[in-house]
Amino acid sequence: MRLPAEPFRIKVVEPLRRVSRAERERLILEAGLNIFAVPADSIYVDLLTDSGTSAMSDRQWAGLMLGDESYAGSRNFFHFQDTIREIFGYRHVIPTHQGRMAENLLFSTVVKPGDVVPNNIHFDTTRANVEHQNAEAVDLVIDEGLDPATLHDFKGNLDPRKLGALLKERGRDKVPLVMITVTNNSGGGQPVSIANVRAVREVCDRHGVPLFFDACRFAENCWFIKQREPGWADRSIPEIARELFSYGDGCTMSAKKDGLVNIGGFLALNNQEWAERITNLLILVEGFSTYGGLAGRDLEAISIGLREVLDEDYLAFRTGQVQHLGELLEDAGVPIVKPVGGHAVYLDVRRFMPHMPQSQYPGQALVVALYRDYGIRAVEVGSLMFGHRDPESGEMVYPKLELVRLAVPRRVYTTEHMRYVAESVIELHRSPERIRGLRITHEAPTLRHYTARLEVLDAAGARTALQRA
Ligand code: P71
Repeated sequence: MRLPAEPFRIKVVEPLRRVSRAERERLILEAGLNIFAVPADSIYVDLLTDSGTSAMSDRQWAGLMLGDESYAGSRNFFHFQDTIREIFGYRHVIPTHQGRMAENLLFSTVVKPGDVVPNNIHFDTTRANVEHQNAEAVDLVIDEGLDPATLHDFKGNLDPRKLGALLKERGRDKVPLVMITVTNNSGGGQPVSIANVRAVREVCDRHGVPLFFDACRFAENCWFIKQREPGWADRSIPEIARELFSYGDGCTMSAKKDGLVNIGGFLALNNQEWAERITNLLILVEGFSTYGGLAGRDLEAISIGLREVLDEDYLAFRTGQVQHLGELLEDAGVPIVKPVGGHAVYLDVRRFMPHMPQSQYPGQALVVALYRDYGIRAVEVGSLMFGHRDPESGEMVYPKLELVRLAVPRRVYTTEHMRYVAESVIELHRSPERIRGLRITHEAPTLRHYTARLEVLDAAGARTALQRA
């Protein structure tokens, strides 16, 4: 089936500059083969992230003009609070400048050293914020969620049996909260079902542990529930969202995804004591409780975006466009994570480049080639992002999944852009052996993928210049 055409028309355009391959080659070398360090205007199609890259609607831009920049009690905060209470159903609403600050405030308030925080799969900032408290971040996604080729409607589900076993083993005192990420970004943007959330809630109740959502892509998750979960086809997206969040005690959200804005986030929760402690910390590090590091106008754009994202024509197009990119690739034999997720197509690098071990950062090598040869920016979600040294044995530990993510910004690129991306990836897939392995020359102690520098290995593992690759 063809995807539905864009449910919007274009009122403002941003010209894209075409850059030569030679210039990109120079820029990526200067960037230490790190795609985060190349200038964005040297990129033709930027699929680094769907975060903060959305095109806002005319109504959101109009909302910016209605910004009330009062230090305290801005009217935009009350719109923001009302919208979030209505959609998510949690009482206390705490604005933050983006998602990781919501995580940081929550974890630094309730997580102690030696604690364990389970999640289906922690995203990088979530894991880093748990570990920053000297606690352990544990991923408990169902087994199917770790196999790129297995088809499952709700591959993001958290395994209630694994959770029960962990809670029994560690005890509730060591587990301050359980988290579920909707959709499960690190596992391929896969949704979580209502039935699964209910089952997880039952386990949490048995042990008296609160349940929180990482709600970044909640609307896309609710759309998949409507499409796939028996009993939900005739319910509206807001009804599904209310049901989903009713099983939780709160959520963190980066509004840069399903808030359809370029900056913003929040924490929403029912526990008054936690909310008070978090608000005190918010005032110390972020801003007063009615703006939390944002301008009044940003709060207004988020309130409008959170309502627009619930529109079914929008969600059908949005998920349809990502699905379409996935189908173009799959029809040409490119290995991808299946089913296609809500916000991105993930290339399965192990099958794309079976000749290269994880120790040579094959995902990052593919990212470099996509930029250099086609002007496309993707992001590695694999051994560079998640590889680390085991603190006891000193051995390198690599993640189970080695992926390259093509994240599609919301309402930004046309279906022709998707065709260009698909044709480029398909061409690269025809001769993967021309891609060489990499080694790290510089890395930071946490979240190393953002700032690492790398160089190309030759077949013998010796250093060589990228031009020879
Ligand atoms: C994404 C991001 C942001 C990112 C990551 C890596 C490269 C470029 C951009 C951020 C998330 C997320 C989930 C599930 C919390 C955050 C943090 N994702 N949870 O996927 O996906 O939100 O960026 O607003 O702090 O590209 P924040």
